[in-house]
Amino acid sequence: MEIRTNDFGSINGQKIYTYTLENNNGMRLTCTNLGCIVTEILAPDRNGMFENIVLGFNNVEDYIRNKTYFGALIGRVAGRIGQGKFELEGKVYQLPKNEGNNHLHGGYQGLHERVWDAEEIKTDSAVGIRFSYVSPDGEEGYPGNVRLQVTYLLNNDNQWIFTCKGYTDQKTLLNITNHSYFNLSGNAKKDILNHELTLKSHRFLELDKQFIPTGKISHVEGSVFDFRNSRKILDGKLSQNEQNILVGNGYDHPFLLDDHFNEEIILRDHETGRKLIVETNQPCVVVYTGNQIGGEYQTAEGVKAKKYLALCLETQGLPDAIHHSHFPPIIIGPEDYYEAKTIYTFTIDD
Ligand code: G6D
Repeated sequence: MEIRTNDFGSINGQKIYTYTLENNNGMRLTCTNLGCIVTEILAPDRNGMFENIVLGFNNVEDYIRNKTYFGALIGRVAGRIGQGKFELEGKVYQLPKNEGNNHLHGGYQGLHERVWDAEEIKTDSAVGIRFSYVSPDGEEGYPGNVRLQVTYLLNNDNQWIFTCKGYTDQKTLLNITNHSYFNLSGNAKKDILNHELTLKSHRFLELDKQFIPTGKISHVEGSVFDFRNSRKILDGKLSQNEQNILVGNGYDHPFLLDDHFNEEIILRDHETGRKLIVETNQPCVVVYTGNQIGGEYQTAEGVKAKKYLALCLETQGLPDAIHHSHFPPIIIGPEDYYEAKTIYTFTIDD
């Protein structure tokens, strides 16, 4: 088990580093103090070949230039907040509208663009990094001084354990996720349309034309949103369901999870044998199949950006929850203890 630290440039005079965690099986996870971004995860296929299974860049400028959120820690509030506005304790807050008429992923300079403090963690069974940051009252329009601690651990069970703890000195909103784009083919050599997803979820949220939840909770039965017995991502591309067409012929939807820490999310690539199990304490997972990926950039492996190059499994609170009283709340106060935890297990399908 080891941790290797390397220079990754600087931003506004602040030094940026990468931290490569390696376990006893040769699996590696690399992350950086810029936005707690996960830049690379090397995982074996059924023949023991290690390849990168997330989208990333190999320089800090690309992360700032390309608003893709590759691997990034997202907050203070993941997802969209309609009109970037909300009311809390009788006061109306206006957040920056960084996507049309709405607020997305914490704003123009959300947590993904902040430089975090980092310290190494070494235990008998894992190595990791503990990132910390204090988001001051009013940052990106949000109330409250919020102290955040994000931990990435890599253990010898080939698990990445992601934990975020949050503390506030006044009522505010908090809904954190990690925005890694997974592609189990390795080095993004193929798109993810033949990946198979299994979800323990019988409900998903309908979206409006601005990709904001309408508030309607739909049953998956009889639709391409039913992943309970596994389904190829390709079904979303080919679907004539108006919800799949709306988001660019794929998925970009929150699924309400029926179970927790019980293999509730499984992604498979049969060609390589790679299997990713995602387990979380969060109420939902946003399945985003990379429908908007494109543009003049390449990944760290030199692969040109294209639609469906990877998919995100963003475990989080429900998007726009502050405007839907029947959604689990994302309000926290000084007396609350916020902890989001997700375990990603990288294994081989038997
Ligand atoms: C698109 O709608 C999607 C979001 O869900 C995603 O997070 C973003 O691209 C990167 O806006």
